[in-house]
Amino acid sequence: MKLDEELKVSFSRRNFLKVTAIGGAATLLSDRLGMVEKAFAAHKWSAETGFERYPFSEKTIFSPADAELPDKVARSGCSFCPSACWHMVHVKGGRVVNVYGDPDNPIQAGGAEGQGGLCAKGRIGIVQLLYNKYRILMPMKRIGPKPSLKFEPVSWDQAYSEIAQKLIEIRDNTPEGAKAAAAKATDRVSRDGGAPQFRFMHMYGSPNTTHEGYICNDAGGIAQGLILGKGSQTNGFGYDPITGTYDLGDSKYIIFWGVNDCISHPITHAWLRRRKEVVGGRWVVVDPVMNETAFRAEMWIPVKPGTDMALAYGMIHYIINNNLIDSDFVDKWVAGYKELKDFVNAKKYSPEWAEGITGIPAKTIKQFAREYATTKPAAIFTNAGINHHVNAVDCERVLIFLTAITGNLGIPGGGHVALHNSGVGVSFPPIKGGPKITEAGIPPQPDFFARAINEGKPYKLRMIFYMGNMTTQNSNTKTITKALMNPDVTYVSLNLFPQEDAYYADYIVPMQTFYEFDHVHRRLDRALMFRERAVEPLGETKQELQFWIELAHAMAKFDKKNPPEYWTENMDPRWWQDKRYFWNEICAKNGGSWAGGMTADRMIALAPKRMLKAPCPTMDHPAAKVLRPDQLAEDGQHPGISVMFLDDPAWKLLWANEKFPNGRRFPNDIDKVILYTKEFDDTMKAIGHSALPEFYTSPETMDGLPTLEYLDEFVKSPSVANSSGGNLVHKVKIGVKPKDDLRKKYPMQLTTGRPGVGVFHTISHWSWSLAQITSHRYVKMHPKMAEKLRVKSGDTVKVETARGSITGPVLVWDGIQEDTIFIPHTFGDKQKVHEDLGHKAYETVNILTAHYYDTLSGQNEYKCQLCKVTKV
Ligand SMILES: Nc1nc2c(c(=O)[nH]1)N[C@H]1C(S)=C(S)[C@@H](COP(=O)(O)OP(=O)(O)OC[C@H]3O[C@@H](n4cnc5c(=O)[nH]c(N)nc54)[C@H](O)[C@@H]3O)O[C@H]1N2
Ligand SMILES: Nc1nc2c(c(=O)[nH]1)N[C@H]1C(S)=C(S)[C@@H](COP(=O)(O)OP(=O)(O)OC[C@H]3O[C@@H](n4cnc5c(=O)[nH]c(N)nc54)[C@H](O)[C@@H]3O)O[C@H]1N2
Ligand code: SF4
Ligand SMILES: [Mo]
Repeated sequence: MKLDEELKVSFSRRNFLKVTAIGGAATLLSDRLGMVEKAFAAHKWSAETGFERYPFSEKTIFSPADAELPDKVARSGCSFCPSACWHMVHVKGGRVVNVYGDPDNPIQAGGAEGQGGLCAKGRIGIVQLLYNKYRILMPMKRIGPKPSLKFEPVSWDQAYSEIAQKLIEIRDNTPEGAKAAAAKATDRVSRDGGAPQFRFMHMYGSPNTTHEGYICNDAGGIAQGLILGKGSQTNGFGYDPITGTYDLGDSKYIIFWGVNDCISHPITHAWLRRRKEVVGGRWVVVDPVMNETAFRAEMWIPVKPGTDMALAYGMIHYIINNNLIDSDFVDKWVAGYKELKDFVNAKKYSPEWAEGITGIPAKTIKQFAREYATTKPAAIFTNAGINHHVNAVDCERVLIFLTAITGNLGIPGGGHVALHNSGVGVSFPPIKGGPKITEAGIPPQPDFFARAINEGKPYKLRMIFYMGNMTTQNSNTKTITKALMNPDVTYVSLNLFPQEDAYYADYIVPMQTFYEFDHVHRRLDRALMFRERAVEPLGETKQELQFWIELAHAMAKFDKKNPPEYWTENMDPRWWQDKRYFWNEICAKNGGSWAGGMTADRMIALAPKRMLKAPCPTMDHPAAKVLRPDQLAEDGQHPGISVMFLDDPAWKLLWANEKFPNGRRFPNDIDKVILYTKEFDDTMKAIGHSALPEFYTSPETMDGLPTLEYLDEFVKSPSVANSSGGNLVHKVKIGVKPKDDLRKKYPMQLTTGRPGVGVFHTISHWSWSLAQITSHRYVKMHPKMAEKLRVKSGDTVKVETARGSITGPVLVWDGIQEDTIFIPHTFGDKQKVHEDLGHKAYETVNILTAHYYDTLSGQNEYKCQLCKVTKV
């Protein structure tokens, strides 16, 4: 059925008239709100069909005349990837007519004359998502069976009242109580978009509030938290006055370890590339696929999926046994070096051993290890290629071991550059009179929403608030849709488009794009920036902070167990109404030394040249007072920290306390990098891990490598707590043989990831220009595999796993491990723009993936599964 026949999306009358005037095919059906039932013009894509077919776009957005004479230029920015570019948004007649990168932003230099750099997603994608015929502009309530798009538009008042009453009913009248309601935030929203969800859920009494990080890349920061005391991308971009360097821009050696930085963070990557030319750096890419980043690297190391920990151990073995360690750093700052040395030698984790597991010749591993250990400063960038595995945190820890034994930690240009989800958010005042949550939540990963419902373990969930696309982005799609079909479950989707999970939603509440409200966003390196609203919100869309505050006020009307002030006073509407007030008064006052100096006024005054990086203490903080005048930001204050774990009072004093008045370099009990201590080992052993992790990987490898087994016992996680009650995870047994040997039936390896620079998860598939840049979900394979299967590029193959099967066109590509195929995620079978363009809307690759997870972080195994490929 066509979407416009199926979906009763409401538009304002004004917009409806525009549609009818242009398309002529829309039909007016009055409903009880007097809204338009069918708002979409019958739409066919053709060469003649221009922007005018889209209801809000009267003109092409790149008309030069428009660009010359805008009414205003708003300083907003992009919240797709965490390069977090500044946008100069040209607005005329209340509508966006053009978008440029900010030429003053040093990271964004390199655009056309007078323009800052932007990628296609920022240059054209966002405008097409803002003004889009498929955008949902009113709250929608389900009126037909699931799965379908049978909805009717309702008022916000009705939506809030019904959702609040449902929450109260679940809390008061079901055996599970409040914990049966769960919520997941996305990283796509502003910094103030995810935190209010946590506050609301904690006020309500549920520990089951979670966020993007557990399916994204939290493992790097969690690993740092465990052994360094604090977690975030350790080093930054741009000039750093404290060290007088360009930090990562002065790196002599960068390893892109499981990250396709060129497409996933194009603008910060372009800056790194410009700096590489200046400093003459050397780059290495460790990846089963010769990705776009590898094109500019000196070396590509085609590791087999899931074997990076073995590669890192092979390097450590070589570095230790060839005296390439930085003994000054190790003696002073490392706990457990001797134990690590004994461990790798006892286990015989030599380059030769690693060759057998990774497929990389021992000779290459030795050369790589020597180069890394002897070229300073050297940085390790890591991301999804490491974190989307069952050994995510353990593998990240082994990468940190590498940085520590070579003294590449806490120096400009070095570090463990764990991209993503850098822990800088908003800081609210404490909740007054709130329920203290004592019960533990389910495992933090949103896949467990489905598992808890399907398996009833550890207990059943009854309501889900979801930002994101639950049915395409999580693993094992069938289990997710099964859970969402459960009649006891109410699914509330906070969303912009009628995407795949909307077919299972009970309510869709329409959200704003980042051009429609004032907000703060972060760059990868903990740099925050304040952006102003470019245009008035379309339709009745709302921002997330507003949604949670208004829902709290609806709770006040119905909740008999708490006084109304509990909800209204703990959730102040002024926070979303006045973001300057919010960031000047609320966040700064509650942000402590981590972000206390990041007020809206400062961010605006210094933008775009100086972006404040957390940790950024308040003016009267001791850490702020130790800087020399030439180390301060232009406004005379502390500029924040670019190099974490720096041997410098500006960093150390952030962690001063009574016991350590001069602060500490590593903010943990012993002020050291913890490779091993007995105490830490005991903590890890309690849940089946250990301080020095032995090698293990996914249950599904072609070589039947050692893996983990999930025991039928829940334990409290030592590394994740989404509420004061903590989170449960499965206890595991590590180093076991895979239980089911699937290799005979599924003899090939499958890995997944991003398709290209023009795609941003599922949302960009609603932009018609971006959908044309990446129109097909290719199955990338090596020529030898193609020959064996007798296929060529363009032929259709079927890919099967123990979970299900999908079909798609082949792309033959010799830059890939011979037995491995790569299939991109982000596609979904309800992506209507692809159909408009005459393409196929492809099913998600997650039909194929199993839900194996890392119990230290919740991270999902998206990148190492067994499959079978056949020609169709
Ligand atoms: N254009 C674009 N940019 C994005 C996004 C997007 O959707 N589109 N998403 C954003 C988000 S949320 C994230 S998390 C980041 C992710 O950014 P990346 O980390 O770059 O993401 P991926 O493409 O998933 O994976 C990175 C690389 O890991 C490789 N890989 C797969 N398996 C393994 C393995 O076992 N070992 C190693 N060493 N490598 C492996 C893949 O081949 C791929 O080249 O990108 C962000 N930026
Ligand atoms: N097989 C495989 N699967 C993967 C990955 C992989 O590499 N391989 N990568 C994983 C990674 S790293 C990530 S981060 C996840 C991402 O997966 P999700 O968390 O589901 O992705 P999002 O981009 O947050 O959300 C997608 C939808 O959220 C809605 N959305 C976009 N912007 C906003 C907003 O501002 N507010 C609200 N409320 N909604 C918005 C849009 O409608 C969009 O379609 O996917 C994961 N899935
Ligand atoms: S590089 Fe990232 S932040 Fe910059 S415009 Fe592109 S998607 Fe947006
Ligand atoms: Mo992500």
